[in-house]
Amino acid sequence: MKKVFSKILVATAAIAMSSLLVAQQAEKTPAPAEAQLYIVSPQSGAVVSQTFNVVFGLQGMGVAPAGVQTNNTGHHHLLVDGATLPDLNAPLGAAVTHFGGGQTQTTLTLTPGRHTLQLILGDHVHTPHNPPVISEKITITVQ
Ligand SMILES: [Cu+2]
Repeated sequence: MKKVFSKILVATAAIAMSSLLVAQQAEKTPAPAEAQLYIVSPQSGAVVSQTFNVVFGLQGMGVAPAGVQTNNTGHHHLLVDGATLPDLNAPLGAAVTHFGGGQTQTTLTLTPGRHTLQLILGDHVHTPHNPPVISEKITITVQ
């Protein structure tokens, strides 16, 4: 009898977890499938000085500041030297730089050597969209 109960418990927990996952997915802000996020400059492979500008590019969606909920918009997040992407099903945290003011470029100062840059779009509460809108990861060399 105990075994049956624990099996039922496990099954119930599994159903509860999967419906929770579905609910989280459903709550994510939709993004158009054709949306494209990219780094305009520097180009991948570029050699830059220690302080340089990064220009963000977005097509098929618009930029809105954090906290502003408008269809097909988001704000930029920059991942520097990210070996892996952060959790795309939760609000982005301190692993990325948030451009919650709706900025479309920034100035970075990095140590000499190779670095990677990648953009992730987040919605009004900093959560990546569904599907997530992510740029290619570029590699640059800082002199
Ligand atoms: Cu953000």
